[in-house]
Amino acid sequence: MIGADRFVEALKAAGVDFFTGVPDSLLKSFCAYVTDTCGGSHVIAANEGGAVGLAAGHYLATGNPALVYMQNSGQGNAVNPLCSLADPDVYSIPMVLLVGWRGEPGVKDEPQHVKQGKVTIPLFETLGIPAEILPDDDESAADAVRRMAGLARAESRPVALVVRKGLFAEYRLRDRRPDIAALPREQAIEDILKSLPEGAVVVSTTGMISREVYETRERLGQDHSRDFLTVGSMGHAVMIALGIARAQPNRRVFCLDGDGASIMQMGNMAIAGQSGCGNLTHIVLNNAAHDSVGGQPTVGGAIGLSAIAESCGYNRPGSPVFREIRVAKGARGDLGRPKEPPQANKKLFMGTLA
Ligand SMILES: Cc1ncc(C[n+]2csc(CCOP(=O)(O)OP(=O)(O)O)c2C)c(N)n1
Repeated sequence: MIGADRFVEALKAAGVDFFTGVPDSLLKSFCAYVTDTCGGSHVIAANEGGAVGLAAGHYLATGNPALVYMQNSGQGNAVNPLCSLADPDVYSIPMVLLVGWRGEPGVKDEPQHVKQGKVTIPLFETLGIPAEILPDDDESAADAVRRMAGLARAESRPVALVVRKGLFAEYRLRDRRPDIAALPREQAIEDILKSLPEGAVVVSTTGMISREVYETRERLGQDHSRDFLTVGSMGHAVMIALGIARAQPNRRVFCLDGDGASIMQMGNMAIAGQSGCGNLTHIVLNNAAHDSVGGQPTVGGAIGLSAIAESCGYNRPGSPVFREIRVAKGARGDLGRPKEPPQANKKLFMGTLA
């Protein structure tokens, strides 16, 4: 294991002193440490592509590479600005990527991480981004940082450090911002599921919201046939819901979204808002945090999600309905996960829609 403090020290010694990214469960201790200690030198981005852009701007203004952290799920969001902005064939901008390796082959993980885990290293090879697995002792990790940051600078290109599960020694986030509401998220989900109209279906977002939808159905003695539990694809649940709502205009479709997810792909709200699908209801359970991966703050408490949605066209006659429900951070310690694999969920759900 390595210490987040020593790792950040090594980065700073290598001249990498600006940090941006999207939180990840494998990087939880690192994210918590930079959130607590790096203040003005740290920005939690809406999505991983945005973080690459921010790192590019930081380089243009300072001549120094930034660190961009992400879960490997975020590689896809980052590929476009990595290829068309930072790549040596384009502007040639150095930066150090720190990537949590969910779904590493041979390590048991959730279904949504299996494919991404297999392609993490090959994807960097395809992109021509030198990648190294971060060693698991402080000294060797500091060496790797020196070497890879040096390579980023010398060749003026992105490089990647890949982080295996359990690498960082536990560091707990001290910056626990007060909850923006007292209502537990699972209670809000129960209230919603209990009040759904006949025939309505639910599309829920990645992370604990889908796990709580699943558990709530169990607790209420209901089956799972009306819920599409989007385990990956963060930020796109509302588009899945819109696809269903367009194709089945007589069916009520409810999207249960998170603030982190809806902010990650906020453009989807503009399209949904303008869709004219009055049978779609988009509910954001806003806890102002990336609760599922460690509770790091989002800007969800500071922005007016309802005002944004309404200016996109929601809540007008014949338009989708938007509701923000403010909830507390945190979940039950014994929260389970769906027992059926994604394809069984799909089959059951399509049976309901058929
Ligand atoms: C593209 C991508 N980046 C990062 C992640 C890791 N991740 C999983 S859940 C989550 C936080 C979700 O936050 P929010 O939508 O606010 O829901 P909450 O967990 O707070 O209920 C993150 C960052 C991911 N799954 N996909």
